[in-house]
Amino acid sequence: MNKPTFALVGAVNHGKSSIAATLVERGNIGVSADPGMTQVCQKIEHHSSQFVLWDTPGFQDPRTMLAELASQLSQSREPLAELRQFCKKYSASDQFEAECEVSKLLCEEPAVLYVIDSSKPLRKIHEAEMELLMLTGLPRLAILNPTAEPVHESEWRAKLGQRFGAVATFNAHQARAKDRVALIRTLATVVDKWRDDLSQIADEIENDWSHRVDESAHSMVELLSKSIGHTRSVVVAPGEKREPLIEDAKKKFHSDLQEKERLLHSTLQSLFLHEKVGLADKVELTYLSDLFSSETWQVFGLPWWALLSGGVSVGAMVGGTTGAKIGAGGEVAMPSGIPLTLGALTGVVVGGVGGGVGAMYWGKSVAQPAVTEGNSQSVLTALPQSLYRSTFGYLAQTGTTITIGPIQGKNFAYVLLDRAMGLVMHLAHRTHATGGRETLNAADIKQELDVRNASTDHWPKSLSTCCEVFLEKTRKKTVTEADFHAFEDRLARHIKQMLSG
Ligand SMILES: Nc1nc2c(ncn2[C@@H]2O[C@H](COP(=O)(O)OP(=O)(O)OP(=O)(O)O)[C@@H](O)[C@H]2O)c(=O)[nH]1
Ligand SMILES: [Mg+2]
Repeated sequence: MNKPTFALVGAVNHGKSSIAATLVERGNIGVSADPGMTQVCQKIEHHSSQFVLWDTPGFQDPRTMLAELASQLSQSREPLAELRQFCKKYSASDQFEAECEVSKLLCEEPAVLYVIDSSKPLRKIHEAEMELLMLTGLPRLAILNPTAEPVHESEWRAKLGQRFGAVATFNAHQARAKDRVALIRTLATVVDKWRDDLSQIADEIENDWSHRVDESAHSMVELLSKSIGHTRSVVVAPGEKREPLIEDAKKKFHSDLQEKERLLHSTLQSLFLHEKVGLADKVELTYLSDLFSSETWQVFGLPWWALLSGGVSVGAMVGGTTGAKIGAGGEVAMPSGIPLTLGALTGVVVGGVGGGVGAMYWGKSVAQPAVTEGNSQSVLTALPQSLYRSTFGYLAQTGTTITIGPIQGKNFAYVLLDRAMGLVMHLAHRTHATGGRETLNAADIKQELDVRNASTDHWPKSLSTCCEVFLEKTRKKTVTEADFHAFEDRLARHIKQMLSG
């Protein structure tokens, strides 16, 4: 066994499979409240293939096994040879099935991870397990994995101290990346032969985690880049009714944005190796399908600092479109006291903005896309009269282009950021021992943000400033690569800080 290899041993239902799932970040390992879930040894490789874990059924009858083997094991200079003999003797028998299964593996000389649920009392059967493991002479670490209040921890520790190289606490349902790293570093102190490998593995887990957060931040900023200025155009032929076409284009525009967000969320799921987390289902109005639901816009978005900084950006509200504003539906109801330079409002707004805008400005209504027509108008008026007439005539024949988008107002970016941030927090804190599919709805994500103070509302000044600069420049289409990198780096640093606490 050249690669660091560990055997998870321990009493039935003490959390062996749960530890395995969390340590290797794999959700497909049989974890169950039913005792005896694991019947045979199962080899589980870490996703980077740097180390191997063996999940085992543990000993079923360690007291009888110890009674039979204690003297041979303690007197022999090669206890593993005694264990081999034991397996041979009972290989064709019904007796000691689980013991033989585990013993065969121990003969391969893994290091032993002895898993204990310290919320359960220590009994004679456990003492026999510990004694057997000690007599094998294999390097061993005891792991306390309390499934409830660890009320029996001291009695366990009193027995473990004499028989194990170290005792670590590792809660399979709560452990984070830093706990996985700490466990591997403790193992490095216990298993001499793999000390260097294990230190390296711990470093690599840390680097991998850092990389995941960097990639998450990158993907979040990329989503903003692609979504904030997004538009969709439709050509209305002469004489054709425009309203149904606009409605259809709006639907497509919304689903474009939802699709972009969905892609980000599945990227995040893959980064954190949580593909099993089920997101949204149209029927249930859950997380993914409700980007444009009023609930989403009530619970996410527009942090106080974005409201304070510079009030509303009119250019941003109309997405920098050109042309002349028309129609009652396009009236932009600004809250009193907010200076509004109409000169900046140069879009031909033909509908869809309506009364939601004022509330949108305050951040709690679903923002609507700008709907503009003939964005070449201002260019047309600048043409010489003769050319203007012929071009206009051509347009009248061929129809006109109506553009849906971009989404107006500052809030949209923060709704996207809050939802992504909530998902990152959820995924980063979810261990792989937590089985089953899971459907997240907006309330779950909101709770995740609140519990961890992770919403954009709680961003530090340096991050919020960086974000505002990026968003404003993105809206004005003056954003540079340096702005992008500055924001993603600052965001990644913030997420790392949030996750290290
Ligand atoms: N709350 C909590 N429950 C846990 C934890 N670890 C395990 N459990 C629960 O304890 C039960 C047994 O966990 P398993 O990991 O299947 O235990 P096992 O030792 O592999 O069990 P067998 O294969 O049957 O021997 C499951 O219901 C787990 O969800 C933990 O850290 N916290
Ligand atoms: Mg199991």
